[in-house]
Parts: sequence; structure tokens; C-alpha cells
Amino acid sequence: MIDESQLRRAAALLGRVTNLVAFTGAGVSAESGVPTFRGAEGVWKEFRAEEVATPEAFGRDPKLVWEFYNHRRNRLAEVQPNPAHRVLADFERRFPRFTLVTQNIDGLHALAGSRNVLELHGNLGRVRCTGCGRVFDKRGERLGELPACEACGALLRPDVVWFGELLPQDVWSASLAAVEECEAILVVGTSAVVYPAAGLVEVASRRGATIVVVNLEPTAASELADVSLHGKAGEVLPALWEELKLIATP
Ligand code: BJW
Ligand code: ZN
Repeated sequence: MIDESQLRRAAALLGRVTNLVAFTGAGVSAESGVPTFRGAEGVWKEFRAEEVATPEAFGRDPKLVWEFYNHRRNRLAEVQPNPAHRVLADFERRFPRFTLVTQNIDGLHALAGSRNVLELHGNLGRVRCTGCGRVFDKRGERLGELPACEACGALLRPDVVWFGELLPQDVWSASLAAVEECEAILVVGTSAVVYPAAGLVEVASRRGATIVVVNLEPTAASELADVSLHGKAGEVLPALWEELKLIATP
């Protein structure tokens, strides 16, 4: 059950801003059938992050790491954006300035029609050469056990950010700039424990921006929130969108 009074409060706060950042995590794609990382059925329950999502793991056993990512790539071919992704695409059309910063690597925001998307942790559809550094879009393509670069023959890796790696600096700078200018940040479906991404909420908070959190449960971002909306993103965001429509566009 969505708390109607909190929903109206969130809509009233967001209704008056002209510059909004949405910051999303795995929970936004959960209803599309993409598993989250830290829940009871999360990816890290089945696999240890240190064994599949670090550069050291890839150096030690690239076959195992590719098996993990190929499995997730193949599943990605079957999933579609859900109402949460679609409402966030609608938000982009409503707010004069809107930036979607996502930790997700599934590409579902773009598929739902969002354009101004900053992918902090890369994209599972892309691969990057460990030799020449070229990046290739291989979304929807089946890859071998140890895929090789078509330009130089070196081993390819998923173009995602592993633990201990730096985030793509251009994407990080653009995300920080967006948060430093926004009037409000909508934090959806993330546990907000992975840094530096989670630090964006703290930057917004220090600047006095309005913070609205949408999640099944309280998270690390909740204590900074002006309003917390508990429920499924695919239900809360459409309800919030309907509330916002009742408020005149700034
Ligand atoms: C719903 C819902 C529904 C469900 N509706 N809600 C100590 C030791 C080692 C490292 C560190 C350390 N302290 C800090 C670090 C650094 C580390 C870090 O932050 N670790 C913490 C976990 C402790 N960070 C890094 O290493 C980063 N790099 C870095 O810091 O570089 C500098 C540096 C260099 C050298 C040395 C040290 C530092 C890089 C982080 C990269 C993270 N990569 C991953 C994997 C990407 C590839 C892949 O997918 O395989 O990114 S980890 C994983 O977590 C993924 C996610 O993007 C990220 C965030 O997770 P997210 O999205 O929040 O998902 P969950 O599952 O946590 O939460 C889901 C939420 O949704 C929950 O709250 C649910 O309730 C909710 N939910 N269904 C609404 N329907
Ligand atoms: Zn190459």
C-alpha cells in the first residue's frame, strides 16, 4: 500500500523544481526480472563478488568471470523495461532539466526512452578490449567462453566497473555536475552502499537539495530523505507521476 499523504508530499516538493536528478539502482529493474545484488535472492548470495567482479578475479580466472557475465548477458536479451523505467522517461519530458544517473548496467533506461542517461557502472551490452582498449557494442550477441578483440585479438572484458576500479571519469564528472546543480534528487531502488556512487546523495544533501527515496525498505539514503516512499518502484513511480500531473508544470 502506497502512503497517499507521503506521495502527495513528494509530488508537492518535486512539482516545484525545474532541475531534477534521478539516481537509480538494481531495484528499478527488479520488476523486469533482473536480480538485485544484496537482497535474499541477490546476485551476491549465489556468487562472491571477489570471485567474479574484480580485476583480480578476471586476471585469475577469466573463463569463470565470462561465464558469470555471459549468463547475465543472455538473460538480458529476454527482459523489457517496466513502468518504473517508463515513468522516468516521462519525467525527462516534464522537467526542464533532468538527468538520469544509474548504477545499472542493463541498458533498460535507454530502452524505455530515456535519453540523458549517465551509466556510472558501465553497460553489460558492451565489451572492452584488454589490449587496445576499443569498446564494442555487442548487445544481444552471444559471445564465446573467452571472446577476443576483432581488431587486435586480445581478450575482451565486459565494459562494466568492478570493485576496486575507477568509474568512467567523464560519466562521474557529469553526474557530479548534475547533482551539484539539481534542486531535487529522486533515489530509486538502490541500497546506496556502493561508493563513490552513493556519495552523490550526500552531495545533494549537503547542498540542501530535496531528497525523495523510493524503495521497498529503508536504506542508507533514507536518513537523508525529505520523503521516503515505500513500495515497488513500478507502482510508486506511476502513482507519483499521476500526482505530479495534477500540479501545474513550472
Ligand atoms: C526495490 C525493488 C523494487 C528491490 N522497487 N526498490 C571496503 C572494501 C573494498 C572496497 C571498498 C570498501 N569500502 C569501499 C570500497 C569501495 C567499493 C565499495 O563501495 N564497496 C562497498 C560495497 C563497501 N567501491 C568500489 O570499488 C568502486 N570503485 C572505487 O571505489 O574506486 C576507487 C578505488 C580504487 C582502488 C581501490 C579502492 C578504491 C567501484 C564500485 C563498482 C560496483 N560495481 C557493481 C558491479 C557492476 C558489474 C556487475 O553488475 O557485475 O555495481 S557492484 C553492484 O552494486 C553493482 C551495482 O551497480 C552496485 C549498487 O547496487 P544497487 O543498485 O544499490 O543494488 P542492491 O542490490 O544493493 O540494492 C537494491 C535495492 O533495491 C535494495 O535497497 C532493495 O530494497 C531495492 N528494491 N526491489 C523498489 N521492486
Ligand atoms: Zn583490441
